[in-house]
Amino acid sequence: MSEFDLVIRNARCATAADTFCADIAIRDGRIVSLGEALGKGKEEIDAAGRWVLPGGIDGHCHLDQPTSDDSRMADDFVSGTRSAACGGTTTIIPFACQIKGQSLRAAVDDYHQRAGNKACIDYAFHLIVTDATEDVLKRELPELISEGYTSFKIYMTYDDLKLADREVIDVLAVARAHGAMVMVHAENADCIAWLTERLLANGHSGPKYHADAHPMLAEREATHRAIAYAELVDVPILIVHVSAREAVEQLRWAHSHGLRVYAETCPQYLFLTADDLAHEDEQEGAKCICSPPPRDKANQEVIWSGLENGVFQVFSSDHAPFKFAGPDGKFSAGEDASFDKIPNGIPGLETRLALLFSHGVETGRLSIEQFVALTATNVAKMYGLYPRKGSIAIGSDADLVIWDTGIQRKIRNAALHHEVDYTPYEGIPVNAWPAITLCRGQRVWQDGQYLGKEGMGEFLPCQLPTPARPKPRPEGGVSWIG
Ligand code: DUC
Ligand code: ZN
Ligand code: ZN
Repeated sequence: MSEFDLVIRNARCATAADTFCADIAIRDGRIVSLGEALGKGKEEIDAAGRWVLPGGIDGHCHLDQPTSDDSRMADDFVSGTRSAACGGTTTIIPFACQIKGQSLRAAVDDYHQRAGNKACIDYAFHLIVTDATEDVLKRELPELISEGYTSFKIYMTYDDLKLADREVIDVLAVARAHGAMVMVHAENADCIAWLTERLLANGHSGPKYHADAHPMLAEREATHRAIAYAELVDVPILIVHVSAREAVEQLRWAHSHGLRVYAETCPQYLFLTADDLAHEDEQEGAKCICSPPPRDKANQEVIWSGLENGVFQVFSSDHAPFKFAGPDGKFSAGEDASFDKIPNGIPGLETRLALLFSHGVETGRLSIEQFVALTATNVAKMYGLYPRKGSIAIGSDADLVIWDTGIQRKIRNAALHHEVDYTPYEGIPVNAWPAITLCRGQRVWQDGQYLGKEGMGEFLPCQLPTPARPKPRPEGGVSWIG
C-alpha cells in the first residue's frame, strides 16, 4: 500500500529562504515528507528538475464586489478563482467591503454568501472599513479580528469609501490594540477632486486625463500622511498599490526612521504607463484605468528597484475586473463617459506570477527566493496565514506550482480564464507559465486544462499578522493609548 497520496519526484524547490532538490510527499492535502528517494505515492509526478514553488498568494484582489454605479465586476468567486488557479495562485485574499451605513458583520456575511461553494482555491478576507462608527471601532472590529479577519483596508480617497483623517487614526488605534494590519489606499482625495473639476471644465474628459487627475504628488502626500498617522499611533501599516517614485521616497524615509511601514506594488506599475491610457482610439485607454494610475518608464524602473532592494514586501494583482464592452463594464455610464465615471480597476489575477517570473526572475533582476517571498511567503506572513500557506515545509498545505520555463509565449486574453473581455497585458511576452497547480494536493491546472471544482476552496481564518505585533517603544510613541 502506498504511504502517500502523491509524490512529486526530483523537484527543484525554492522557498523564500532556500533552494533545494527533493521529492515532495503529500498526504491528506499536506506536505508530509521532503527527502531523497521517498516511498511510492498512489500518484506520482516527475518534476524532472523543474522549479516547484509555493502556490501564489494574491493578497489584494476584488471579486464580486458591488459598485456604487451601474458597473458590475465581471468575476465572481467561480471565475476569479479559476483564473487564479490557471495562473498558479492557490490562495486569494479578496475584500469584504462595508457599504457606508452597513455593519461590518453584514458585509462579512454577504461575502461568505458570495464565496461559499464557489471558490476552487482557498481564500481569506480582508475587511474594507468605510464607516468607522463607535460600534465598528469598539465592538465589531475587535470581534471580527478574533474570528480571523485580521487585516483591513482603508481608503483616503473615493467618496463612497474614504475615511476622514480622524477616522483613519481611530482605525489605526484599533489595529494597534488588537495586533491587526491596516492596508492603506493612499491618494489625496481633495487634490484629485480639484484637478478633476478643472480638467472637465476645460473639456479634458478622455481616459488619458485620468493620469493627470491622479498625479504622483497626490499619492506622495497621502502616503506621507498615512505614515505620520501610523507613527503617531505607533502601529505598523501597509501601503497598497504603490505606483511611483515619490511614494517610494516616503517609504524610504519611513524606513530610515525605523518605522514599520510595509508596502505592496502590482504588475500595472511595471508593465503599463500613462501612454496606455492615451491610446489613439480614445476609448481603448479605459482598459488601463486604475488608481493610482500607471506612470512612466522611469517610474517603472523605480518600482522594479523597490522590488529588488526590499522596499516592497508583497506583489499583488489588485484584480478589479470590469469588462470593456457591454452595459455594465468600463462604459456603464455611457459611451462618452468622462474618465471620472469609468470604473477603476483592471484584471490581473492570472497573469501576475508569469509576468514577474518572466521579467523579474528570468532576466536576473530578482532571485527565485525573492520571487517566492514577494508572491507567497511574505503575503502569508503579513496576513496571518503562515506557515500553513506560503512555503514548502513539512506540515504546510500542499499548495504547489510546477513551472514551465524557457517557453516563448505572448499573453493573450483568449487564453485566460477570467470573465473579462480583455487583458491590459495583451501581447506582452512571457517565458514561464505554471505547468501544474496543486491546491492542497489536488490538481487544479495541468497541461492547459482547468481541473478545479467549484466549492473545493476553503475559507481560511487568519491569525494575527506575523510582523505586526506592536513592540513597546519606551522612548517614544504614545504608549498610553493601549
Ligand atoms: N483601485 C483601487 O483602489 N481598487 C480597485 C481598483 C483600482 O484601480
Ligand atoms: Zn485601492
Ligand atoms: Zn484594490
